[in-house]
Amino acid sequence: MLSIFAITLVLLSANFVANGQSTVPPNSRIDCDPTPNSNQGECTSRGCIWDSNFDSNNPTVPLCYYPPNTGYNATSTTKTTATLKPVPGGVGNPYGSNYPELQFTWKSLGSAVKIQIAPVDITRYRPPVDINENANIQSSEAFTVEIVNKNIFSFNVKRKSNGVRIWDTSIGGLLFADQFIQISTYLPSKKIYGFGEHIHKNLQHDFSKYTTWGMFARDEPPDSAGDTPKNLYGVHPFYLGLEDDGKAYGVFIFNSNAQEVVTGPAPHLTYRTIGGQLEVFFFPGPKPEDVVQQYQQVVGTPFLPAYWALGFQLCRYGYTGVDEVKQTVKRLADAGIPQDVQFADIDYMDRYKDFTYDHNKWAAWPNFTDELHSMGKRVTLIFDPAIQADYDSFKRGIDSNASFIEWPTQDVVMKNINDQYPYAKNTKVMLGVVWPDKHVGFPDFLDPTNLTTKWWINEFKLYHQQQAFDGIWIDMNEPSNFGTNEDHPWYYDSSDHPDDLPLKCPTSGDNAHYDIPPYATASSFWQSGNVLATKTLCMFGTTMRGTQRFFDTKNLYGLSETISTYQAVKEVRGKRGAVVTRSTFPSSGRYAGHWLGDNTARWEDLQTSVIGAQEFNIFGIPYVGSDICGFIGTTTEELCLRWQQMGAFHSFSRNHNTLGAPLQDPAQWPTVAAATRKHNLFRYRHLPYLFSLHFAATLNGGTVVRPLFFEFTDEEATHNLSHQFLWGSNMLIVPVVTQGATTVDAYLPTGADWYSMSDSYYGTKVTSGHGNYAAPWDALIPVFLRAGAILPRQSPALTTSDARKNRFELVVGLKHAEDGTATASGELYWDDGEAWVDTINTHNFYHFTYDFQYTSAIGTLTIKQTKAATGITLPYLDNIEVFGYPSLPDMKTFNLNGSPISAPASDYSPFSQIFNITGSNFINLNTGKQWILQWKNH
Ligand code: MIG
Repeated sequence: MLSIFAITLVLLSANFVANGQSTVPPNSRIDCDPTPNSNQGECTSRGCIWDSNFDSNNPTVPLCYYPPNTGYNATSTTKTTATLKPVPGGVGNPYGSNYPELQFTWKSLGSAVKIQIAPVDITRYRPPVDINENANIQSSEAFTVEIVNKNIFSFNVKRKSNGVRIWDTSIGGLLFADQFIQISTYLPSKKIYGFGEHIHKNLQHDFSKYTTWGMFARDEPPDSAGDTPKNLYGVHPFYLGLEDDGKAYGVFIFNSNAQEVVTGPAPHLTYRTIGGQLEVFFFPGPKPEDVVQQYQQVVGTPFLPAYWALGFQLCRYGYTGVDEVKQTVKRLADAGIPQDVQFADIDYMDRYKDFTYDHNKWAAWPNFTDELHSMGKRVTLIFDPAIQADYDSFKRGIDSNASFIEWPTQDVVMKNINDQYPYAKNTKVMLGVVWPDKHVGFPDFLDPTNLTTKWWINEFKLYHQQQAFDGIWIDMNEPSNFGTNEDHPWYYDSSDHPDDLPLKCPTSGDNAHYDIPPYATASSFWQSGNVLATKTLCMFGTTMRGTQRFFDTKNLYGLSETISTYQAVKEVRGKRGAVVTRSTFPSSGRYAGHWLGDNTARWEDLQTSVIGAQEFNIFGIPYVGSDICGFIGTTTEELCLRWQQMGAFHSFSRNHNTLGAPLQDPAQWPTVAAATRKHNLFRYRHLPYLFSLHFAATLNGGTVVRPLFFEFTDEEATHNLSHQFLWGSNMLIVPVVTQGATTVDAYLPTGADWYSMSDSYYGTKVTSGHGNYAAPWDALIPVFLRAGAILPRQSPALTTSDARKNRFELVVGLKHAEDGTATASGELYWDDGEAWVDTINTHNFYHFTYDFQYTSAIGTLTIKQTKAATGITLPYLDNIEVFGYPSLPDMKTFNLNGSPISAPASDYSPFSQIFNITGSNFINLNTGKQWILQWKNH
């Protein structure tokens, strides 16, 4: 009772003065002691305000918070700059000394803006990431920045058209010390999406409480059953917001240090980082898809996967050898399940060393790879970044002056480790422990001399001569290191790993300020005893030939390995493949895709996968998917079936399983096999559409798997719709993600009409709005085609190599106008499926547009070739399926470009209004530029 009273009192009097200080209402505080267990003594010694009224209904409200006058003052300003000095008499920085002078600048990037805050005359670390920081972003809407200097300096990032403040930093709290930088802002609404990599139980953030999200790349399996904001494998300081009127914007904070963001109820957010500077991009949208495209103008548009990489893929950790892989591939083929890619996990290696294979159980691996190739299938192999310190690959690295993450000076090298290895002795290479039996070095892919990348590529080249591969899977690149700072690491108890001495980082003394910084962010203390180096290398290490600290660049390890590996694919294969990486950072999507990590075979994990894939599309990494059926733990028939159904709609569609778990390939249960066959065949049939979406994303930026609110922003019901998604604009997918379901609730946006593509009501219009749909195990999950769309498709086959030879088809969902006419349109991008893409604009590809017009008298399909490729033979377009066709067509009147043509196998049902036009060698897309197919209606 007392505490409720007290809180109410505070709420009513924001400027209530306690002990001579103005207080701040519970909903808009900036935490002054964000470590666990803050206490009054510590709080007041910092000059902050202690609230002794703990409110058990709002337990996340910071009790120790900064007074409102915390921050800097502007001593001089121009329209675009301000020189800042700490507020006289204000609270200092609890984790270091605030720089005495900061410079604030902002500039326009076309319609977008960028702000920067950094100390005057001091060069701060800036991520060595290739971004287009001067992008000229053009939009119908623009942002501007307004410098405000009343009690404390603040700025507003404003939408010019209506004055909405995207950021308003008048909430205060700007601090800037060497290892503690903090900025806070009010937000225009609570509708915020993104920041990563985390598990989110809903697409939209929850602003009813305070939540701190760590951002620091860590080898940490997602926990979807719990509710934890812990940081996972990658780092994405990017979010998308919706304003009250539905306009969308994006914010990208370009910083690679350990960092965190607090979402709070004002609504506001507090961003903290422990290095670098503040460099923030603001994208004006106004549509969500515009935001992603604008963001990608800065970080780069996504790479184009090889066509086969859109096929179904199978993996497991713990295959006992080639025989088991052979049996598995055969089992899938016998069950009629399309499969393009077979993976091998670290089992294939000789004692887990990269660029080797086990000459016993995997002796037949090179031959079987050839066999898979002759079946039209592909092979993707795992590679870990760390290289054992005593074999050829490492030696070639040292000999060619490749660089590794190092100790800063000789005298701090752990000699008791390095001296064990002749190649590493007398080097500063920081040796750690991962899967291999002996210690490992971590290549420094940020090496500016390029010698490291050259060596890495060469290792792939040499290896490819022994053992071919098509795709590359890069794991453990946070980077993960076992047992850092531990006396008894887990592998001491493993029969599969010798007791190598673990890495120890300086945790006290002069060298400890990187590993034990004054404030380690939430990334380290979600589990007690953790430090930044837990499960990774020492922050104290150096990179970039001694010019940078691992403390600063750590979050770029995965990205830099991805870039070197992407180049290896080009050099070694000369063809497009697909790299999938565990650790990502802004711009990773330019080079690779991502799988969502070590999920568990639970319904919660299936649910969060649906959200995760949408988020990674927002992050510019559309080639993404989860471990289908669940990685850790024992899956069940039902869960695996539902996951296979859903996973058939993720760009990276791979079933993967952990060591020791029971087999879970889709042929394990007849029901799962049947469901997978059905969903994979549907996927393969619609791959030309999925491929076109990826192609368009590479060309123009944008998403592939798309949240519904992207397309139907003015429908509130879409704003937090987490478990449905779209393919592009035109296909809506409603997976089943709960146990025991035989139907599924869905929201079909009312801004469009929808045709069912599932077994029930196939091809017919369904009612928009909230509905409940049949979802038996043996039917296609509810999938809907948007009226007005034409999707390119192709008869499926058991591999994409075969499918690509089959007839082209179109599915047309007519959109009816009031005057009785109807229309639809669509497009196809097509290339040879695997030519390397250097520049997408000059790439060898076809582009076609489709336009359908219906009047009561005549039907017309116009196909235009708007770009021609050379040397690619296109299958004939032999089938056009039209949904919602209102009249009986006269099948004897077909003509193509004015000449009669027959389509004898066509049919029309007045009941379903499905019009199926089928010919053989019907429309030859290889000759000509425009095809007009016309017919009369009765
Ligand atoms: O420490 O290579 O996320 O997909 O199967 C585990 C074995 C190492 C983690 C990956 C997982 C992979 C596993 N790897």
